[in-house]
Order: sequence, then structure tokens, then C-alpha cells
Amino acid sequence: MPRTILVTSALPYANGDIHLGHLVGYIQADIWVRYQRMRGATVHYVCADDTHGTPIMLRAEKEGITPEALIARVHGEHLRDFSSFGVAFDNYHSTHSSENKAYAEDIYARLKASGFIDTRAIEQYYDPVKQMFLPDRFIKGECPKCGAADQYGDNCEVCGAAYAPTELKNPYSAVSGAQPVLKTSEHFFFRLSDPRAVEFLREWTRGSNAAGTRRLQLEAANKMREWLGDEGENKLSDWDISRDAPYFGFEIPDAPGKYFYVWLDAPIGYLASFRNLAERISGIDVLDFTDANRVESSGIDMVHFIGKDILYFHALFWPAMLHFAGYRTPSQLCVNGFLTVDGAKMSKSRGTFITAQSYVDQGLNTEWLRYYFASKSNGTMEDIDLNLDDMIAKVNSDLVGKYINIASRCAGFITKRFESRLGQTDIQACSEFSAALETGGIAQAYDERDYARALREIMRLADLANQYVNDNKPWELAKQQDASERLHVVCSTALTFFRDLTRLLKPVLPALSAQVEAFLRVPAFDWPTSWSPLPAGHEIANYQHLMTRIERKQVDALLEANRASLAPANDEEAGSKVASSQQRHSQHQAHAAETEAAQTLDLEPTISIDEFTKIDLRIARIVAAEHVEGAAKLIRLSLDIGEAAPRQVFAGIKSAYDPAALVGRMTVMVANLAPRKMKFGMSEGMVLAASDGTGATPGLFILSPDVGATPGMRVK
Ligand code: B3M
Ligand code: ZN
Repeated sequence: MPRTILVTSALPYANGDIHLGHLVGYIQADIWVRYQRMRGATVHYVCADDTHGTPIMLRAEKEGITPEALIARVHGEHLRDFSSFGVAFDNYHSTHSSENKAYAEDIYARLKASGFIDTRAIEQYYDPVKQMFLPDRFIKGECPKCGAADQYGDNCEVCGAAYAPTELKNPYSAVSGAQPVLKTSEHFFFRLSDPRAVEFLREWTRGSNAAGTRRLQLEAANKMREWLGDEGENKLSDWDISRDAPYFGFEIPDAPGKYFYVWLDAPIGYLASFRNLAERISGIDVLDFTDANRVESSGIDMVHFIGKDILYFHALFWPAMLHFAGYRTPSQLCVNGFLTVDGAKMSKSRGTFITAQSYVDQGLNTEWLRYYFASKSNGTMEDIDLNLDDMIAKVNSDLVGKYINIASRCAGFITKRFESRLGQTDIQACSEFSAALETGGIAQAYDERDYARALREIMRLADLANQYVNDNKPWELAKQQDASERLHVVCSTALTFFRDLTRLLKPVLPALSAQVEAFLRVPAFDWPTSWSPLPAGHEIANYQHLMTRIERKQVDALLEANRASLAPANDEEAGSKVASSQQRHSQHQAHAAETEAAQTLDLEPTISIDEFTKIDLRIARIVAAEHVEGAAKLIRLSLDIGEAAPRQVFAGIKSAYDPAALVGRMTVMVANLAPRKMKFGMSEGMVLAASDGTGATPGLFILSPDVGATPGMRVK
């Protein structure tokens, strides 16, 4: 039976631009939605702007406009950015809406009625000049641990210490500069520590959805167990859900001057956006989607795509709030990691804090990015690195070099020689291709959001298709007398393969697929139950080039456009300024070393392939890493290569790596090197690292496999 799914993406704050870091999660969700629809599911995909809270109120004030005017403008910008990247919501609503107000009030009233709301007086910093309570991020002062000046009220960006705003030395208000005073006021709390809530959440964590998929990824479920503690333990605290005026949000019924905290009504915005959409669709009963008593019978799933930084809100507060208010709870959370660019946190000074709009303005194809993000997404919470050179290489070699190349080499012959009509196809080749396609597990990989695996399989099929073209050489057939029929068959077969590859890529590359549908003159692709060839006699349109290659200079221009002309104090991460100048320095060194090596490259004598295969290289996961007492250069590594016990290896990489940063990484080891007895113990292999050979630091780089490789895989 086809599924019905309400899919949501996290609601971006209405006080900032959409950047590439946001897009990771939205693109992952959009691909999943498109895939489910191709499989025949009914999917409602909704999102909205998250519009409430102090930062939005203050920013509007600074711009001299109302918060309503600010959020209306940002709404337009956000929607424009998502559309540019093919992220196609059925509705992009706002948390500042009548639907959201009604839901927030209803949920609050029901929680209150079931004894889940407490009232308590709390003492907080208050700005006597601005006459408002100050959120932690709006209080600054000296770090109580290291004394660094101008640190925020919750944690220090210099030493990393976390603390309460009241611990800051010489605190001041970031709004007015005034010295804050402590003031008491009444707040409302959601009683998350109630034993009923803890018990419910334990049960909820273990659950699965209507399709039998577990509710939480492994890593998220582990986090939940950490937050919830052991059976019988109660580690949860109550949640402060009210804020005092002045505040931009919804005033709490029967509590003048008290507002719902932005995080209370933000996730409710999912339901509000859906309700607003449902009014435009006939035959939908919203209660089938929201009412706890109907979920069992309706079988409808609600799936949230979120970033790992907001798991706490979505896995604790949100399901508990819904459950104790009689609403259905989420059936699945799909959590993504953060984005790094070229291995480092995005930074304005490096130009890697790339806005969605600048990417479009620079004329880059947004489907390049969709493809690259998909190729790095494996359905886990791991961070994703946008390696710019790797993106260029992947797009140029996979998409343009392998996939598009099939059509560009064959389409012209059909047009010129056969009046744009396809001929018979090669039965043998077609059945081999569809057999390879059906055993590839591509559908399952999409369903599990392991797009990296799906794309690897699709590229394996593209290799097969290219092999077919190379073996049959249409360009040579075209020159031979009497080979016309064969030429027709070969090109028609290759275009069938191209059609199938496009179908498989459609969730990732919707715009390109639409161009291919037009070129092949076929109806919109779905996911067929059987893969039959394009029929003989079918007429196609003229081939027009479908995708260009990326050039490094386009990427450089993009970085330049994003390199902020801001004073350093405005950089995104104060701490990273040190890191970034260090990094530039080491990049410079590495580059110099590279040039030098190129001139004097001193190769080892040639070996045969047999000699090479004697070296058994394996993918290893570093499960532990520690300094070795008394050893100046060594780190002791424990390497999991899928054997019963991890191997111990001493690696001379101490000058370049902090052991803590190695744990969990994947690398490559020589697994059949004779064990060597060292002063500190047995070394049972060797990890591979690149270096310039001079021993200069930081001149050591251990190898990492591409995503998807698992411990024990052979490398050859
Ligand atoms: N606006 C934070 C974020 O953009 C917050 C998400 C709300 S989701 C209900 O990451
Ligand atoms: Zn500090």
C-alpha cells in the first residue's frame, strides 16, 4: 500500500541568510521526498520561517522597521533561495500565523490541564536602560575561567568554558551597554522531569514508524539514552517556556505580559504549515495527521529532517509536548551533521561562509551542489565536508564525463542519420543492464537516505553504459558502409541506458531530469516496476548540451564574493581566527613542499602488480589513540579491521596529530606487515601517511577512505 507521509525540514530563523550549511539538510530531505513520490507515496513536504524571539525583535528595531515587515522580507528571500536549489516545499509558511497561534494555545491548554505546566519565580539579568530581561547571548563580560574580555553569557569562545551569565565578571548588556541587575519574575515551565514524561520518552526512543523503520538513527538513539540516563534514573529538567515582555511572539492566554518562548512554538510551526496547506487540498482531514487516536488507523507517518544541533528539542521536548497534549508524535527523525568547507568550520574571513544567493549570483549550477552533497550523505549524523576540489572533480568526472557523455556521444547520430527516430535495442545488453540495475540496491539506499551508496551504484551503471558505447564505437560504425542498422541499435540502446540513469538520478537532479524528459519526449519519470527499453520508432528532440563542467576559477570567484570585508571582530567564530591563519600557513608550507617534490621526485624502482598485491592494505577504524609515555614521536593506535580484537600499532605521527582527534577516524593500514617488537610493546602493522620526506611539521597526513568504506575492506 502506498505510504502517506508528512515530511518537514527544520524552520530557519528569520534573521539570517540561507547558506550552504543550511542546504545540506534541506537537500537531503528534498531528495527523499522526491524519491518517495516516484515510488507512489503521497508526501506533503512543509516548512516555514521561525520568526519569534528577541534577536528578531532587536534586529527589526535596529533597521527601523516592524518585526512583521522584517519577517515578511526574509520570508521572500528564504523561499527564493530554497527554490533556486530545487528544494520544493508544498508550503512555506510562518510561525507568526493564525494557525500556529491556535495550535500553540491548544497544546499549552491541554498540557496545563494534564498537570504538565508549573509556575515558578526565577531571578535573571535585566537591562535597566532598555527595560528588558536579557537572553544569555545578549549579556557580555569577562570569562570567569580565563578572564577573556567580551565573552557571551553562556560560554567562552577563547577557553571553551560553559557557565551561567551570573558568573561573568563585569557583565554588561549587549543591547544598551548598561550594567544588568538581577530581577525576579514568574515563568512557566513544562514539567519534563515528570516521571510520566521520562517513561514515555524511553518507550518512544525504542519505537519505529509505519514502514518499520526505526524512529531514530543509531547515534541519535545513543544520545537519547545518554540524556535519559539508566532505567530508574531521572536526568531531565523542567523547561522554561515563557518570556517576559517586550518579546516578539504569542502572548500566553490569561497571562498578560508573558509570551511563549520561541522554541515552544517553533516546532508547532510544522503543524501550522501543514494545516495551512491542507485547506487548499481537497479530501484531507487534518486530524488524521495530528490526532494521537487516529494515527494507528490512518497509518500516516510524520518525518522531521533536522540538524544535529537541534536534536535535543526534537527528541525530548517536542514528542513529550505532543504526547501529553493528545497529539500524535513524530514517527521518524532524520538527523544530519554539520558542514565543513575544505576541512574547516565555515568562516567569513576565508570566504567559505557561502550564502545560497551568492552561489546563484556567481552563475554556478545548483544541481552540482545537490549532486555533491548527495554523494557525501550516508544517512548518519556524521559531518559532511565540502571539499571544493573534490566537488569539481566529482561533478566533472561523474556527471559530465560519465553520465552526460553517453547522450552526447549517441544522440547526434539518431537525429542526423535516422530522422530522430529510435531503432531496435540490443536485447542482450539491455537485459544485462537492467539485471545490474535491479541488484544494485539503489531503491533501498535512497529509502535509507544513503545517497552516497545510491550514487556509487548509479555511477557503476554509468560505467557499464560507457563500456557498451566504447565497445561498439558508434563513431566508427558511422563511417562504415552497411553498418547503419548496427549504428541505430547501438545508439538506441545507449539512449535507453541514459534514460534509465536519468530516472535513477532524478531525486538528486530534478531540473536536469526535466530537460532529459523533454529531450527524449517522454512523460515525467517515475520509478518503474520493470525497466523496458525505449520503443523502436519513438521520436526524440534535438540534443542540446545538458550540463557544463565546473572550473576552479568559478569556485574561486565564489569564495572571493563571500570573503567578508568585515572587521575581524565580526568573524563568525572568534576562535577560528587563530586556526585559520595557522591553516593558511601550513597550506602554504604544504604547497611549497609539493612544488619542490615535483622537481626532484625520486621514484622507487618499478614493481609488478604481483609484487604490489603482496601488500595487504585494509580499511581500519581508529578505535583508540593515546600518547606513549617516554616516546617523542609515537602515538599508540588501536585499529579495528573487522578482526576479533583491534590491532595495536605505534605510529610516528605525534608531531602532526592530537590523539583525541584521531579516535573514530577511518584510515588505511598495512595488515600483513611482520609484527615488530618495540620498546613499548608489539606493533602489529602500519598506518599509511603522506609526508614531504623532510620531516618538517606539520608535514604528515594520514590517509582517509571515501565515505562508505568499512573496517576490513581490502584496498588495492
Ligand atoms: N530555527 C534553529 C535552526 O534553524 C531553529 C529550528 C527550528 S525547527 C522547529 O537550526
Ligand atoms: Zn575563557
